[in-house]
Amino acid sequence: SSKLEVPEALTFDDVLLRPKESRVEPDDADLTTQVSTNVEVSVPILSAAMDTVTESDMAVAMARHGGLGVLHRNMTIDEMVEEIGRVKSADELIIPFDSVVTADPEMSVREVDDQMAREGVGGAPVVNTNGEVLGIISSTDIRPHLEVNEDDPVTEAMTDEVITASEDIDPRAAFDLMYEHKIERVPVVDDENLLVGLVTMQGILQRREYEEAVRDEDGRLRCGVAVSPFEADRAEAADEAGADILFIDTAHAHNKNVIEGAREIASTVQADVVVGNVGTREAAAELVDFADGIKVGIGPGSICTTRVVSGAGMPQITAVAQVADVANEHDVPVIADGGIRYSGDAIKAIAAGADAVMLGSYFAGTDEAPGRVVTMNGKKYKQYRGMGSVGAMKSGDSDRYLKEEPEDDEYVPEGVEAATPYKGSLQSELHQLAGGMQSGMGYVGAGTISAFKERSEFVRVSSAGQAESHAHDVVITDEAPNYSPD
Ligand code: RVP
Repeated sequence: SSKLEVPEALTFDDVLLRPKESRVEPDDADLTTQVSTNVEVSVPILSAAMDTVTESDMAVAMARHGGLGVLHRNMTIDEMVEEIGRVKSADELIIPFDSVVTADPEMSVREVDDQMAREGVGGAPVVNTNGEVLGIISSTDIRPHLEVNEDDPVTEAMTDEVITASEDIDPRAAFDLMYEHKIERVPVVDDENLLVGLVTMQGILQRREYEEAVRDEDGRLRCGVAVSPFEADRAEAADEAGADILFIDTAHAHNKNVIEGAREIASTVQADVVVGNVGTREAAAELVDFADGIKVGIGPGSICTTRVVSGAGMPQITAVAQVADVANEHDVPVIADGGIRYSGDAIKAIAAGADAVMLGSYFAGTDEAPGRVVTMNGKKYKQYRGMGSVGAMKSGDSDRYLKEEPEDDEYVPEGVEAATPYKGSLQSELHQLAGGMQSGMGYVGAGTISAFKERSEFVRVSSAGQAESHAHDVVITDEAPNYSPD
Protein backbone atom coordinates (compact mmCIF):
# COMPACT_ATOMS: atom_id res chain seq x y z
CA SER A 1 0.00 0.00 0.00
CA SER A 2 1.11 3.60 -0.54
CA LYS A 3 1.23 4.06 3.25
CA LEU A 4 4.30 1.88 3.15
CA GLU A 5 6.09 3.95 0.54
CA VAL A 6 7.68 6.14 3.15
CA PRO A 7 10.01 9.04 2.36
CA GLU A 8 13.23 9.30 4.30
CA ALA A 9 13.92 12.25 6.56
CA LEU A 10 17.36 13.14 7.89
CA THR A 11 18.79 14.89 10.87
CA PHE A 12 22.16 16.32 11.93
CA ASP A 13 23.96 13.03 12.62
CA ASP A 14 22.85 11.57 9.28
CA VAL A 15 24.93 14.01 7.24
CA LEU A 16 28.33 15.69 7.00
CA LEU A 17 29.58 18.57 4.88
CA ARG A 18 31.54 17.37 1.89
CA PRO A 19 35.01 19.01 2.03
CA LYS A 20 35.75 21.17 -1.00
CA GLU A 21 38.60 23.14 -2.47
CA SER A 22 39.05 26.30 -0.47
CA ARG A 23 40.89 29.54 -0.20
CA VAL A 24 38.87 30.67 2.80
CA GLU A 25 40.62 30.88 6.14
CA PRO A 26 38.07 30.26 8.90
CA ASP A 27 38.89 33.54 10.64
CA ASP A 28 37.98 35.41 7.47
CA ALA A 29 34.63 33.68 6.99
CA ASP A 30 31.88 36.30 7.37
CA LEU A 31 28.90 35.12 9.41
CA THR A 32 26.71 38.15 8.70
CA THR A 33 23.20 37.08 7.82
CA GLN A 34 19.58 38.12 7.66
CA VAL A 35 17.27 36.75 10.37
CA SER A 36 14.23 38.53 9.01
CA THR A 37 13.41 40.89 6.17
CA ASN A 38 14.73 43.97 7.98
CA VAL A 39 17.09 42.60 10.60
CA GLU A 40 20.68 41.66 9.91
CA VAL A 41 22.95 40.10 12.53
CA SER A 42 26.74 39.69 12.70
CA VAL A 43 26.57 36.06 13.82
CA PRO A 44 23.67 33.87 12.69
CA ILE A 45 22.69 32.82 16.20
CA LEU A 46 19.54 33.38 18.28
CA SER A 47 18.79 32.41 21.87
CA ALA A 48 15.52 30.54 22.37
CA ALA A 49 12.32 32.17 23.67
CA MET A 50 12.26 30.02 26.80
CA ASP A 51 11.86 31.03 30.45
CA THR A 52 15.13 29.31 31.37
CA VAL A 53 17.05 30.87 28.47
CA THR A 54 16.13 34.39 27.37
CA GLU A 55 15.23 37.37 29.52
CA SER A 56 16.73 40.83 29.15
CA ASP A 57 20.21 39.89 30.45
CA MET A 58 20.57 37.22 27.80
CA ALA A 59 19.05 39.40 25.07
CA VAL A 60 21.46 42.25 25.87
CA ALA A 61 24.46 39.91 25.80
CA MET A 62 23.33 38.21 22.59
CA ALA A 63 22.88 41.52 20.75
CA ARG A 64 26.16 42.95 22.08
CA HIS A 65 28.01 39.93 20.73
CA GLY A 66 26.41 40.02 17.33
CA GLY A 67 23.41 37.70 17.64
CA LEU A 68 19.83 38.16 18.79
CA GLY A 69 17.93 37.17 21.92
CA VAL A 70 14.25 36.33 21.75
CA LEU A 71 12.44 37.12 25.02
CA HIS A 72 10.09 34.37 26.18
CA ARG A 73 6.39 35.01 26.77
CA ASN A 74 5.83 33.31 30.11
CA MET A 75 5.36 36.75 31.65
CA THR A 76 2.67 39.41 31.81
CA ILE A 77 2.43 42.03 29.08
CA ASP A 78 3.67 44.70 31.52
CA GLU A 79 6.70 42.61 32.44
CA MET A 80 7.39 42.03 28.77
CA VAL A 81 7.28 45.76 28.03
CA GLU A 82 9.77 46.35 30.83
CA GLU A 83 12.07 43.61 29.57
CA ILE A 84 12.05 45.01 26.04
CA GLY A 85 12.85 48.43 27.50
CA ARG A 86 15.84 47.02 29.35
CA VAL A 87 17.32 45.62 26.16
CA LYS A 88 16.57 48.64 24.01
CA SER A 89 18.04 51.07 26.54
CA ALA A 90 21.05 48.98 27.62
CA ASP A 91 23.58 50.68 25.37
CA GLU A 92 21.65 53.80 24.45
CA LEU A 93 23.93 56.72 23.54
CA ILE A 94 21.55 59.31 24.98
CA ILE A 95 20.09 58.30 28.34
CA PRO A 96 16.51 59.61 28.02
CA PHE A 97 15.23 62.36 30.31
CA ASP A 98 13.09 60.05 32.52
CA SER A 99 16.14 57.96 33.35
CA VAL A 100 18.56 60.80 34.03
CA VAL A 101 19.34 61.50 37.70
CA THR A 102 18.96 65.28 38.09
CA ALA A 103 19.52 67.65 40.99
CA ASP A 104 17.14 70.37 42.06
CA PRO A 105 18.75 73.81 42.62
CA GLU A 106 17.10 73.99 46.07
CA MET A 107 18.96 70.91 47.27
CA SER A 108 21.99 71.12 49.54
CA VAL A 109 25.36 69.72 48.55
CA ARG A 110 24.86 66.88 51.04
CA GLU A 111 21.44 65.97 49.65
CA VAL A 112 22.76 65.84 46.11
CA ASP A 113 25.75 63.79 47.18
CA ASP A 114 23.50 61.30 48.97
CA GLN A 115 21.19 61.08 45.98
CA MET A 116 24.04 60.41 43.54
CA ALA A 117 25.44 57.70 45.81
CA ARG A 118 22.00 56.11 46.10
CA GLU A 119 21.44 56.13 42.34
CA GLY A 120 24.98 54.98 41.60
CA VAL A 121 25.90 57.93 39.36
CA GLY A 122 28.94 60.19 39.46
CA GLY A 123 27.24 63.40 38.38
CA ALA A 124 23.92 65.08 37.72
CA PRO A 125 22.62 68.01 35.71
CA VAL A 126 21.09 70.68 37.95
CA VAL A 127 17.68 71.43 36.50
CA ASN A 128 14.95 73.85 37.57
CA THR A 129 11.26 73.01 37.59
CA ASN A 130 10.89 74.05 33.94
CA GLY A 131 13.49 71.51 32.95
CA GLU A 132 16.08 74.16 32.17
CA VAL A 133 19.73 73.17 32.71
CA LEU A 134 21.36 75.55 35.21
CA GLY A 135 24.58 73.64 35.75
CA ILE A 136 26.11 70.27 36.35
CA ILE A 137 27.44 68.77 39.54
CA SER A 138 29.75 65.80 39.90
CA SER A 139 31.07 64.02 42.96
CA THR A 140 34.53 65.36 42.16
CA ASP A 141 33.13 68.90 42.57
CA ILE A 142 32.08 68.02 46.08
CA ARG A 143 34.62 65.89 47.92
CA PRO A 144 38.06 67.37 47.30
CA HIS A 145 36.97 70.95 47.81
CA LEU A 146 36.67 71.54 51.49
CA GLU A 147 35.64 75.13 50.89
CA VAL A 148 32.24 73.77 49.87
CA ASN A 149 30.08 73.36 52.91
CA GLU A 150 27.75 70.36 53.00
CA ASP A 151 24.84 72.62 53.82
CA ASP A 152 25.50 75.04 50.95
CA PRO A 153 23.03 74.97 48.10
CA VAL A 154 24.18 72.82 45.18
CA THR A 155 24.26 75.95 43.01
CA GLU A 156 27.42 77.04 44.91
CA ALA A 157 29.33 73.88 44.07
CA MET A 158 28.10 73.14 40.54
CA THR A 159 29.78 74.09 37.29
CA ASP A 160 27.53 76.67 35.68
CA GLU A 161 29.30 76.94 32.35
CA VAL A 162 27.77 73.71 31.11
CA ILE A 163 28.89 72.05 27.90
CA THR A 164 25.73 70.71 26.28
CA ALA A 165 24.94 68.81 23.10
CA SER A 166 21.96 68.72 20.79
CA GLU A 167 19.77 65.69 20.17
CA ASP A 168 21.37 64.78 16.85
CA ILE A 169 24.81 64.21 18.36
CA ASP A 170 26.57 61.02 17.25
CA PRO A 171 28.94 58.85 19.32
CA ARG A 172 32.10 60.20 17.67
CA ALA A 173 31.20 63.86 18.20
CA ALA A 174 30.14 63.16 21.78
CA PHE A 175 33.44 61.45 22.49
CA ASP A 176 35.45 64.32 20.98
CA LEU A 177 33.48 66.91 22.92
CA MET A 178 34.04 65.16 26.24
CA TYR A 179 37.68 64.48 25.46
CA GLU A 180 38.33 68.09 24.52
CA HIS A 181 36.73 69.45 27.69
CA LYS A 182 37.94 66.62 29.97
CA ILE A 183 34.41 65.91 31.14
CA GLU A 184 32.54 62.71 31.86
CA ARG A 185 29.01 63.67 30.91
CA VAL A 186 27.19 66.04 28.61
CA PRO A 187 23.55 67.08 29.07
CA VAL A 188 21.59 66.92 25.83
CA VAL A 189 19.25 69.90 25.43
CA ASP A 190 16.67 71.11 22.96
CA ASP A 191 16.51 74.59 21.33
CA GLU A 192 15.24 76.12 24.56
CA ASN A 193 18.00 74.65 26.72
CA LEU A 194 15.54 72.18 28.23
CA LEU A 195 17.09 68.87 29.27
CA VAL A 196 16.17 65.93 27.03
CA GLY A 197 18.86 63.45 28.06
CA LEU A 198 22.44 62.78 29.01
CA VAL A 199 25.47 61.29 27.23
CA THR A 200 28.19 59.74 29.39
CA MET A 201 31.78 58.77 28.62
CA GLN A 202 31.17 55.43 30.32
CA GLY A 203 28.29 54.75 27.94
CA ILE A 204 30.39 55.58 24.90
CA LEU A 205 33.31 53.43 25.97
CA GLN A 206 30.95 50.55 26.69
CA ARG A 207 29.50 50.78 23.18
CA ARG A 208 32.99 50.72 21.68
CA GLU A 209 33.73 47.41 23.37
CA TYR A 210 31.08 45.69 21.28
CA GLU A 211 32.11 46.15 17.68
CA GLU A 212 29.83 43.41 16.37
CA ALA A 213 26.77 44.54 18.31
CA VAL A 214 23.47 44.31 16.49
CA ARG A 215 21.75 47.70 16.66
CA ASP A 216 18.74 49.46 15.19
CA GLU A 217 18.84 52.76 13.25
CA ASP A 218 18.98 54.69 16.52
CA GLY A 219 21.93 52.70 17.77
CA ARG A 220 19.90 50.74 20.31
CA LEU A 221 20.41 46.99 20.72
CA ARG A 222 18.03 44.83 18.75
CA CYS A 223 15.71 42.40 20.43
CA GLY A 224 13.12 39.79 19.50
CA VAL A 225 10.11 38.73 21.53
CA ALA A 226 7.83 35.71 21.42
CA VAL A 227 4.11 36.37 21.12
CA SER A 228 1.06 34.19 20.69
CA PRO A 229 -0.92 34.41 17.44
CA PHE A 230 -4.04 34.74 19.59
CA GLU A 231 -2.94 37.67 21.74
CA ALA A 232 -3.10 40.77 19.57
CA ASP A 233 -2.70 43.08 22.58
CA ARG A 234 0.62 41.49 23.54
CA ALA A 235 1.86 41.85 19.97
CA GLU A 236 0.80 45.48 19.86
CA ALA A 237 2.45 46.22 23.22
CA ALA A 238 5.69 44.52 22.11
CA ASP A 239 5.67 46.53 18.90
CA GLU A 240 5.12 49.81 20.73
CA ALA A 241 7.84 48.97 23.24
CA GLY A 242 10.29 48.81 20.35
CA ALA A 243 10.81 45.09 19.76
CA ASP A 244 12.50 44.59 16.39
CA ILE A 245 11.02 41.19 15.62
CA LEU A 246 7.88 39.49 16.89
CA PHE A 247 8.19 35.72 16.85
CA ILE A 248 4.79 34.12 16.45
CA ASP A 249 5.51 31.29 18.83
CA THR A 250 3.64 28.04 18.26
CA ALA A 251 4.48 24.35 18.20
CA HIS A 252 2.57 23.90 14.92
CA ALA A 253 2.19 26.97 12.75
CA HIS A 254 0.71 25.04 9.84
CA ASN A 255 -2.67 25.57 11.44
CA LYS A 256 -5.32 27.77 9.86
CA ASN A 257 -6.08 29.62 13.11
CA VAL A 258 -2.43 30.32 13.79
CA ILE A 259 -1.88 31.61 10.26
CA GLU A 260 -4.93 33.88 10.45
CA GLY A 261 -3.75 35.34 13.77
CA ALA A 262 -0.19 35.75 12.53
CA ARG A 263 -1.32 37.41 9.31
CA GLU A 264 -3.48 39.85 11.25
CA ILE A 265 -0.60 40.74 13.55
CA ALA A 266 1.81 41.14 10.64
CA SER A 267 -0.58 43.59 8.97
CA THR A 268 -0.79 45.85 12.03
CA VAL A 269 2.72 46.04 13.52
CA GLN A 270 5.87 47.94 12.53
CA ALA A 271 8.21 45.17 13.69
CA ASP A 272 9.18 42.24 11.52
CA VAL A 273 7.11 39.12 12.09
CA VAL A 274 8.73 35.68 12.06
CA VAL A 275 6.30 32.77 12.08
CA GLY A 276 6.93 29.27 13.41
CA ASN A 277 7.36 26.51 13.89
CA VAL A 278 6.90 24.53 10.72
CA GLY A 279 8.71 21.66 9.07
CA THR A 280 7.36 21.10 5.56
CA ARG A 281 7.21 22.73 2.10
CA GLU A 282 3.43 23.07 2.25
CA ALA A 283 3.59 24.95 5.52
CA ALA A 284 6.26 27.30 4.18
CA ALA A 285 4.14 28.01 1.12
CA GLU A 286 1.33 29.29 3.38
CA LEU A 287 3.66 31.77 5.07
CA VAL A 288 5.92 33.25 2.41
CA ASP A 289 3.52 35.94 1.27
CA PHE A 290 3.34 37.70 4.66
CA ALA A 291 6.07 36.43 7.01
CA ASP A 292 9.39 38.26 7.41
CA GLY A 293 11.00 34.99 8.42
CA ILE A 294 10.06 31.36 9.01
CA LYS A 295 11.20 29.28 11.96
CA VAL A 296 11.66 25.55 11.55
CA GLY A 297 11.52 22.76 14.10
CA ILE A 298 8.89 20.15 14.89
CA GLY A 299 10.25 18.15 17.79
CA PRO A 300 14.07 18.42 17.56
CA GLY A 301 14.55 20.31 20.86
CA SER A 302 16.65 18.70 23.59
CA ILE A 303 13.85 19.05 26.16
CA CYS A 304 11.07 18.38 23.64
CA THR A 305 8.99 15.22 23.73
CA THR A 306 6.54 16.21 20.98
CA ARG A 307 7.59 13.38 18.68
CA VAL A 308 7.25 10.74 21.38
CA VAL A 309 4.03 12.09 22.85
CA SER A 310 2.23 12.94 19.61
CA GLY A 311 3.97 10.63 17.15
CA ALA A 312 4.46 13.65 14.86
CA GLY A 313 7.62 15.45 13.83
CA MET A 314 10.21 15.95 11.17
CA PRO A 315 13.94 15.27 11.50
CA GLN A 316 15.57 18.67 11.42
CA ILE A 317 17.85 18.60 8.36
CA THR A 318 14.97 17.51 6.15
CA ALA A 319 12.60 19.98 7.77
CA VAL A 320 14.98 22.89 7.18
CA ALA A 321 15.73 21.83 3.61
CA GLN A 322 12.04 21.53 2.75
CA VAL A 323 11.13 24.91 4.19
CA ALA A 324 14.18 26.55 2.63
CA ASP A 325 13.25 25.15 -0.80
CA VAL A 326 10.19 27.38 -0.75
CA ALA A 327 11.35 30.27 1.45
CA ASN A 328 14.68 30.93 -0.28
CA GLU A 329 12.85 31.40 -3.53
CA HIS A 330 10.79 34.19 -1.97
CA ASP A 331 13.76 35.71 -0.12
CA VAL A 332 12.20 34.92 3.23
CA PRO A 333 14.88 34.09 5.83
CA VAL A 334 14.74 30.70 7.55
CA ILE A 335 15.71 30.01 11.15
CA ALA A 336 16.55 26.45 12.23
CA ASP A 337 15.26 26.05 15.79
CA GLY A 338 16.20 23.19 18.11
CA GLY A 339 18.38 20.09 18.32
CA ILE A 340 21.72 21.84 17.94
CA ARG A 341 24.31 20.30 20.29
CA TYR A 342 27.55 21.27 18.57
CA SER A 343 28.81 24.04 16.30
CA GLY A 344 28.90 21.42 13.52
CA ASP A 345 25.13 20.96 13.83
CA ALA A 346 24.64 24.72 13.53
CA ILE A 347 26.58 25.02 10.29
CA LYS A 348 24.90 21.88 8.89
CA ALA A 349 21.56 23.64 9.46
CA ILE A 350 22.83 26.56 7.37
CA ALA A 351 23.97 24.13 4.67
CA ALA A 352 20.46 22.69 4.63
CA GLY A 353 19.19 26.17 3.75
CA ALA A 354 18.74 28.06 7.01
CA ASP A 355 19.96 31.65 7.36
CA ALA A 356 20.34 31.46 11.13
CA VAL A 357 19.97 29.04 14.02
CA MET A 358 18.21 29.18 17.39
CA LEU A 359 19.50 27.36 20.45
CA GLY A 360 18.15 26.66 23.91
CA SER A 361 20.18 24.03 25.77
CA TYR A 362 23.49 25.38 24.47
CA PHE A 363 22.89 28.69 26.28
CA ALA A 364 20.78 27.61 29.27
CA GLY A 365 23.86 26.87 31.38
CA THR A 366 25.40 30.34 30.98
CA ASP A 367 25.44 33.16 33.53
CA GLU A 368 23.14 35.28 31.37
CA ALA A 369 20.32 32.71 31.39
CA PRO A 370 17.68 33.20 34.12
CA GLY A 371 17.87 30.98 37.15
CA ARG A 372 20.30 29.91 39.81
CA VAL A 373 23.29 27.61 39.68
CA VAL A 374 22.57 24.42 41.65
CA THR A 375 25.03 21.75 42.71
CA MET A 376 24.26 18.05 42.34
CA ASN A 377 26.86 15.42 43.22
CA GLY A 378 29.54 18.07 43.28
CA LYS A 379 28.77 19.32 39.74
CA LYS A 380 27.21 22.69 38.90
CA TYR A 381 24.03 22.89 36.84
CA LYS A 382 21.34 25.36 35.81
CA GLN A 383 17.69 24.55 35.36
CA TYR A 384 16.49 24.07 31.78
CA ARG A 385 12.92 23.19 30.93
CA GLY A 386 10.69 22.88 27.88
CA MET A 387 8.05 25.58 27.46
CA GLY A 388 5.61 22.68 26.98
CA SER A 389 6.65 21.03 30.25
CA VAL A 390 4.21 20.92 33.15
CA GLY A 391 6.33 23.35 35.15
CA ALA A 392 6.50 25.98 32.43
CA MET A 393 2.83 25.63 31.47
CA LYS A 394 1.74 26.02 35.09
CA SER A 395 3.90 29.05 35.78
CA GLY A 396 2.93 31.17 32.84
CA ASP A 397 0.11 32.12 30.57
CA SER A 398 1.71 30.33 27.68
CA ASP A 399 -0.72 28.89 25.20
CA ARG A 400 1.92 27.50 22.90
CA TYR A 401 0.89 23.96 23.73
CA LEU A 402 -2.63 24.43 25.08
CA LYS A 403 -5.39 27.00 25.13
CA GLU A 404 -7.10 26.54 28.48
CA GLU A 405 -5.73 26.06 31.98
CA PRO A 406 -6.48 22.42 32.93
CA GLU A 407 -6.49 20.71 36.33
CA ASP A 408 -3.08 19.63 37.56
CA ASP A 409 -3.29 16.02 36.42
CA GLU A 410 -4.85 16.96 33.09
CA TYR A 411 -1.76 18.45 31.47
CA VAL A 412 -0.46 16.53 28.47
CA PRO A 413 3.07 17.95 28.35
CA GLU A 414 5.30 17.91 25.30
CA GLY A 415 8.47 18.83 27.14
CA VAL A 416 10.50 17.91 30.18
CA GLU A 417 12.06 19.80 33.08
CA ALA A 418 15.78 19.27 33.26
CA ALA A 419 19.15 20.67 34.23
CA THR A 420 22.13 21.47 32.08
CA PRO A 421 25.80 21.80 33.08
CA TYR A 422 26.80 25.28 34.23
CA LYS A 423 29.03 26.88 31.60
CA GLY A 424 30.08 30.39 32.70
CA SER A 425 29.77 33.38 30.41
CA LEU A 426 27.74 33.48 27.22
CA GLN A 427 30.58 35.16 25.39
CA SER A 428 32.84 32.11 25.41
CA GLU A 429 29.99 29.80 24.36
CA LEU A 430 29.19 32.09 21.44
CA HIS A 431 32.85 32.28 20.54
CA GLN A 432 33.07 28.48 20.27
CA LEU A 433 29.84 28.23 18.34
CA ALA A 434 30.70 30.95 15.83
CA GLY A 435 34.30 29.73 15.50
CA GLY A 436 33.19 26.18 14.72
CA MET A 437 30.74 27.49 12.11
CA GLN A 438 33.55 29.47 10.48
CA SER A 439 35.66 26.30 10.37
CA GLY A 440 32.85 24.58 8.49
CA MET A 441 32.81 27.43 5.99
CA GLY A 442 36.57 27.01 5.56
CA TYR A 443 36.21 23.28 4.76
CA VAL A 444 33.61 24.07 2.13
CA GLY A 445 35.43 27.09 0.70
CA ALA A 446 32.75 29.71 1.25
CA GLY A 447 33.49 33.15 2.68
CA THR A 448 29.92 34.27 3.26
CA ILE A 449 26.73 32.64 4.48
CA SER A 450 25.02 33.00 1.12
CA ALA A 451 28.01 31.50 -0.73
CA PHE A 452 28.07 28.69 1.81
CA LYS A 453 24.37 27.94 1.30
CA GLU A 454 25.04 27.64 -2.45
CA ARG A 455 28.29 25.73 -2.34
CA SER A 456 27.80 23.25 0.50
CA GLU A 457 26.85 19.64 -0.16
CA PHE A 458 26.04 16.80 2.19
CA VAL A 459 27.28 13.24 2.30
CA ARG A 460 25.17 10.61 4.03
CA VAL A 461 26.72 9.06 7.11
CA SER A 462 26.21 5.50 8.33
CA SER A 463 26.17 4.63 12.01
CA ALA A 464 29.76 3.43 11.62
CA GLY A 465 30.65 6.82 10.15
CA GLN A 466 28.81 8.52 12.97
CA ALA A 467 30.84 6.59 15.58
CA GLU A 468 34.02 7.53 13.71
CA SER A 469 33.06 11.22 13.87
CA HIS A 470 33.13 11.36 17.63
CA ALA A 471 36.20 10.91 19.79
CA HIS A 472 36.56 7.14 19.90
CA ASP A 473 38.72 4.42 21.38
CA VAL A 474 40.32 6.83 23.80
CA VAL A 475 39.69 8.03 27.30
CA ILE A 476 39.27 11.82 27.32
CA THR A 477 41.61 13.28 29.91
CA ASP A 478 40.91 17.02 29.56
CA GLU A 479 37.60 18.67 28.79
CA ALA A 480 37.49 20.52 25.46
CA PRO A 481 35.62 23.85 25.49
CA ASN A 482 33.45 22.81 22.53
CA TYR A 483 32.96 19.08 22.90
CA SER A 484 31.53 16.71 25.43
CA PRO A 485 30.47 13.21 24.33
CA ASP A 486 26.78 12.48 25.04
P1 RVP B 1 17.41 22.96 22.04
O1 RVP B 1 18.35 24.00 21.54
O2 RVP B 1 17.65 21.61 21.42
O3 RVP B 1 17.42 22.87 23.54
O4 RVP B 1 15.95 23.38 21.57
C1 RVP B 1 15.34 24.60 21.88
C2 RVP B 1 14.01 24.70 21.18
O5 RVP B 1 13.12 23.67 21.63
C3 RVP B 1 13.23 25.97 21.43
O6 RVP B 1 13.69 27.07 20.70
C4 RVP B 1 11.81 25.56 21.05
O7 RVP B 1 11.57 25.63 19.66
C5 RVP B 1 11.77 24.11 21.43
N1 RVP B 1 11.02 23.89 22.66
C6 RVP B 1 10.88 24.71 23.73
N2 RVP B 1 10.09 24.09 24.62
C7 RVP B 1 9.76 22.93 24.07
C8 RVP B 1 8.89 21.90 24.65
O8 RVP B 1 8.54 21.96 25.81
N3 RVP B 1 8.54 20.91 23.86
N4 RVP B 1 10.34 22.80 22.89
